[in-house]
Amino acid sequence: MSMSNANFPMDAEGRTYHVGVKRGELANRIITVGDPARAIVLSRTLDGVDPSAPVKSISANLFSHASHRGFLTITGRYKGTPVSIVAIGMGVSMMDFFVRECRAVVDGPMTIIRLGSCGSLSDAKVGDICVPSSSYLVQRNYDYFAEDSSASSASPYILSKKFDADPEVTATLVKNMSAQLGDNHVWNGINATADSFYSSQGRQDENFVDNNQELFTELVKYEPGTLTLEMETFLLYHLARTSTVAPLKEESKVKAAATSNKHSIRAGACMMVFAQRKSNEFISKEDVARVEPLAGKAVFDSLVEVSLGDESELHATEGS
Ligand code: R1P
Ligand code: URA
Repeated sequence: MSMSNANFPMDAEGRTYHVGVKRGELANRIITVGDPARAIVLSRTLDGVDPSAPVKSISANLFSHASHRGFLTITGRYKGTPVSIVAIGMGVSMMDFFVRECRAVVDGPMTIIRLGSCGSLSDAKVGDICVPSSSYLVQRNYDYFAEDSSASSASPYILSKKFDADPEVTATLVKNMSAQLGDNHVWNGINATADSFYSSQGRQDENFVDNNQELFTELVKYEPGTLTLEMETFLLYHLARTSTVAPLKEESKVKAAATSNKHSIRAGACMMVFAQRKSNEFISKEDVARVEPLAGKAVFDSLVEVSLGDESELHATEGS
């Protein structure tokens, strides 16, 4: 694979370096998940897929591309509208690859909704769905653990400011999730995205010094509406907030447009509770198989229900 442009590598066909997609392969409406197996389950809801086909395979009616870096893209239609499903793996770096590389090869406004799994710090039970209106980042303060930590030893974990989801996407997700799962299984609140499944999610590990025994208390004190912990949503909301409606001109690159209210990406997220952190319960395989397709349907319904935004403000990348 030969790439050009070290600033934003693309191959000769115009495929991005990590996600491996090119113009025309992705829809403006995208559902993103962590697990490729979840992407395949969700693809069974798309138009023209034979429900009797093998559960673990992608229908030949759909476009699909598996990249050499573990991203899986599936594109088809839902109720006639083009949609894509992209499985990205785990963590904020993977979300960064995904959002930036997809943005680079899609023209016009985009809506991106994450359907993930999470741990619940609240009363949300395993199998329930949480739809966060906003998300903050929980980062391990590496300096705190350094040999010479005198300068920056304030706290072992650093909590960022919150970034918001698109309010209409959130309200639509709550409504459609409630229709699929019942009001009492759907929660709306605040998410915390952690940079580890372990230390910065307050898991106790006797093999490492983590100083995280008080972390849950700190999170709830910092943001009393904190419901969930997972590993990607913050970056999706953050990048949507910093997305521009047109490529930045050279002179405005220094002073970023993050304060503008116009963005080319509308973002939302919802997550299935896999781990109940207060009771220490973990979801069963059967519950995952029951909830995933219902939640997926609610996300597809939301993706096609919410307008993409002003399509006259096309986001055409250089050279397109
Ligand atoms: C950890 O097990 C993973 O599960 C959650 C976390 O965000 C992390 O990626 O989401 P996914 O199920 O979408 O991967
Ligand atoms: N995903 C996470 O990141 N944390 C959990 O506890 C469960 C799923």
